[in-house]
Amino acid sequence: SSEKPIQANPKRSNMSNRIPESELIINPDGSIYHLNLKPEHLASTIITVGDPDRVGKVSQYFDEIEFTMSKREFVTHTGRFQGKRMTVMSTGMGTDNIEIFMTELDALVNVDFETRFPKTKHTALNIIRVGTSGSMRREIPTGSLLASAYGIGLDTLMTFYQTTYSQSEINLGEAIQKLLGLPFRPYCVQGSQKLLKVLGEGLLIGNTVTCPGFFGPQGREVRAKPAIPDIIEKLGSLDVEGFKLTNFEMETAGYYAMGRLLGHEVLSLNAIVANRITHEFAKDADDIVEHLIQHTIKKMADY
Ligand code: R1P
Ligand code: URA
Repeated sequence: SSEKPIQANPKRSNMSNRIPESELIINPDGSIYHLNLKPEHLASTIITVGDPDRVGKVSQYFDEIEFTMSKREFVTHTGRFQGKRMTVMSTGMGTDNIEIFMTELDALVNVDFETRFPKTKHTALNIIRVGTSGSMRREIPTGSLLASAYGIGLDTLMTFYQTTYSQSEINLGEAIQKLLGLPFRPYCVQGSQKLLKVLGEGLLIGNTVTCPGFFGPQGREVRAKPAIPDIIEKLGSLDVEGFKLTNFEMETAGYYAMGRLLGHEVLSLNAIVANRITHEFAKDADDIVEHLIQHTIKKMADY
């Protein structure tokens, strides 16, 4: 159920649906502003990573690479793995990057760049995040691979979009707001159940907390004092009718919320490289990520 009906944009209501030049920015060569891509550069299966250097660690397994691009933190390789066309892209860190990434990715398939009108036929992409993450549970050690059933955003991105949530997502957000004493309600969004069925096989299934930072927002203290020093213990203690939280990172909830708004299948997969209860950081973090990359491309080759 949604809380408020989605409002028409007053700026657009008495105009056509043509998207102005200032809102959807297309570079002189016909590519989209930040990603620097044209529609033909994208496969419908998209693997995303935070670190630009991780793109090559995925595409090294491709039979062939047909296209590469690099702009800002957005590095793109498109090719084939076991005959299946895939694109691998880096996003950098944080949900603010994910907002740009998902909007431009969606525009590449769902907006006609010539007329600037949304296309009448919608294309849904399969988008899979292959990222690193910290565990907030003793029983989820480093080396674990975890698929996120839900993303819980402690950032404010979704304050700026008209989104619909299920009643249980709203209840969960309210419980976390109360638990942490936050001045706003965190947004909770379920990931793609279709992709979870395929990619979750053999992995742990968890619920991922997306934070607007790596240190204070995840309860880390280097020199600056976090405002909620016991955030790990608090989040770890949450139990809403058996629903528990498992891990921290910085993008998943943004992906899930933008995916729901734009109509794409999105799943976040996490290589657990830190355990925040045992204070351990994996010595073999690169190997853990490597396992997750191989798992993902093999499953998606058959999908
Ligand atoms: C922080 O170190 C970064 O690692 C995690 C977090 O979400 C954040 O982006 O993901 P990536 O390894 O995919 O970047
Ligand atoms: N990425 C995060 O955001 N947190 C961690 O603890 C590890 C990776």
